[in-house]
Amino acid sequence: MITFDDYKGQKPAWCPGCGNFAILNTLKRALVELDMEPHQFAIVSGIGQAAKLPHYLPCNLFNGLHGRSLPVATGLKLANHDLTVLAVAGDGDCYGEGGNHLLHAIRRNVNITLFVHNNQVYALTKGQASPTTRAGKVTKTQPFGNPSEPLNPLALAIALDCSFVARAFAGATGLPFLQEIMKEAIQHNGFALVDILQNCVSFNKENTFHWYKDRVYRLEEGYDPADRVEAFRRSLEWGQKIPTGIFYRNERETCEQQLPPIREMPLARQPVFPSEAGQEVNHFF
Ligand SMILES: Cc1ncc(C[n+]2csc(CCOP(=O)(O)OP(=O)(O)O)c2C)c(N)n1
Ligand SMILES: [Mg+2]
Repeated sequence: MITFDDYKGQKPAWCPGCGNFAILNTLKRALVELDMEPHQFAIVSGIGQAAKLPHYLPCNLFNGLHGRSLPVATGLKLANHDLTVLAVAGDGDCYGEGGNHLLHAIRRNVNITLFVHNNQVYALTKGQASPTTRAGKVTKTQPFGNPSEPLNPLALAIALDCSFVARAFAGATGLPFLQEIMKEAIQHNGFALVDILQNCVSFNKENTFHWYKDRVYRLEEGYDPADRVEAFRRSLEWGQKIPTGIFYRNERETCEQQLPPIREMPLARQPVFPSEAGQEVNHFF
């Protein structure tokens, strides 16, 4: 039986008060509740403060280029779909540099869980506007105000018929719900996006935990995540009230289930025939 202490890792190099600590600890709790041992999953990330997360717990990990966690996670899952594959990214990493990968990972529906630490800022590089920064916000590199409209990750994912779309809040009041959502997302068979609202004590003085606490609420009991149109409508709600919860769920065949060469057995466990390498023999296609 795995315990929280089994997931003890190195001391994180994050600012005191950063929401990343709560996300890391909540993920550990979710893994413990799912009784998942470190060898059963892998975490893939790119670059950024959020992307450091897999350094801070014992696990299989791949830390790659900025914006490129999803292509690596896809490769990992297609090579060994017995492994639970988690991807962790910042809002810049995933919605900016990695935006195009996100679109196509959602379409492909590889069974990956993506946690986005959305602090509405490029934090590692000290405070430039990210794709989720509000329009008009003055930053060090946007002294006349951010000229771009913010990207709405939930509306985008629902429009693409993403298999699982959720939002959670990393403030103290939101953590039990974040844990539940993390567990549901990990267990979901298909691509799961969890956008996690998080503070940045150093470079986002506007969207503080206090700011969120007054606005965030849970989607009401009886809300039907199978209703795509309603999910889209609710995903547009932002401002004085910000809904959290599982917005949309659509169980459809995953990429792995649709590929005959790997459907029955992960590629990693299939026999290899080195003697046939280079010959015009292909066993599967
Ligand atoms: C291709 C590329 N572009 C830009 C950078 C510089 N860079 C590194 S981290 C980062 C911002 C990360 O922001 P985010 O993904 O939101 O993570 P956070 O630090 O806020 O957690 C940028 C712009 C880079 N390393 N590679
Ligand atoms: Mg960020």
